[in-house]
Amino acid sequence: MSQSRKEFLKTGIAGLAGIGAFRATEVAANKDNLAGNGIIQKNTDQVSPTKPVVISTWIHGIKANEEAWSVLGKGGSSLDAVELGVKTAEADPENQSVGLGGFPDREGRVTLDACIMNHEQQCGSVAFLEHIVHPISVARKVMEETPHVMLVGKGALQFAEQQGFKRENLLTEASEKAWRKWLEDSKYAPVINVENHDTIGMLALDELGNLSGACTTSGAAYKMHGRVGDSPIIGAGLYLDNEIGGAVATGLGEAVIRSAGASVAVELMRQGYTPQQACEEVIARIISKEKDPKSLQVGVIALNKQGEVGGSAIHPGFNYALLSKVHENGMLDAPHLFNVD
Ligand code: SD4
Repeated sequence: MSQSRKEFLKTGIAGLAGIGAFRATEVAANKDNLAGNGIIQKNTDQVSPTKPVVISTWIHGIKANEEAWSVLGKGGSSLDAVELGVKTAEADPENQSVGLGGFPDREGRVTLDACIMNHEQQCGSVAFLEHIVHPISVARKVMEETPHVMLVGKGALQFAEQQGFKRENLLTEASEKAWRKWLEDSKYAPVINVENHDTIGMLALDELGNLSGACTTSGAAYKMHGRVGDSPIIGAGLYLDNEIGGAVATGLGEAVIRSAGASVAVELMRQGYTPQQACEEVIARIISKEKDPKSLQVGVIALNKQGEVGGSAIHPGFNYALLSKVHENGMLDAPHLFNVD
């Protein structure tokens, strides 16, 4: 085991011990809310002074939150808000990790992954989709217009075109240039916190107390052709349960999938963890399971039914944008759990 990993296990887990004790009390207290069948009873009449609230990953979350607020602030639905919000990043050619202008795969093709989920546990997803600027809207159509959850590749493109989406060239000059440079030595190694880690994931709680989430990305830069990450996988890149809360992930998708990141965060919140504690626990698990956590970054954010938020990452540098009735749109730094020294 590497020195730094040992270090984490020593100080990281010990550092979480206080939280662990708190969790145990919370979980015990929560048992009072359990119905006879072990299912936590619905608490639908909970009124939160912070509603509505929206959070989204990375700095582009600021603009995305603003857009989402144009819906939430007028009493609109969290589903409309998250779709509209993440579309800002998809349409931005400067953002080289999402939609138009995304870094291509190693064959020079921009392939997109996205998913969306609403308060009724409905969800839709597209993966390995080419030529469409707004995969999140195609994912919503999959959710609303088909009996399926997920469409991929050519089938997803065919469906998108049938739904009226236009085929476009998503490879910008800048991304093509970067790819050609990469081809010179063609090494694929996940790097910590470089610009190719800025998928947008968004969670919103609307005036009615309903949660929705969205996640959209061009995936890991220079990935193998056909590779799909965590972002379109319900339970990995995004998960929510309207009775509990939601979570989204960013970073190296393979690590998120291996630990079922977003669904684990939601299940921890169900057991009484705060969103912050849930995110930290997911990150701690990924660190303890991955062979080389030093070389990869994962960030997770969460929002619960009460409007509380949290975020955590393996390494420094991960942040997310929060906007609510009581919080101006601004960035929050997520604590990291890995000790590099
Ligand atoms: C993926 N999770 O495809 C995505 C990449 C990412 O910020 O989050 N980039 O693995």
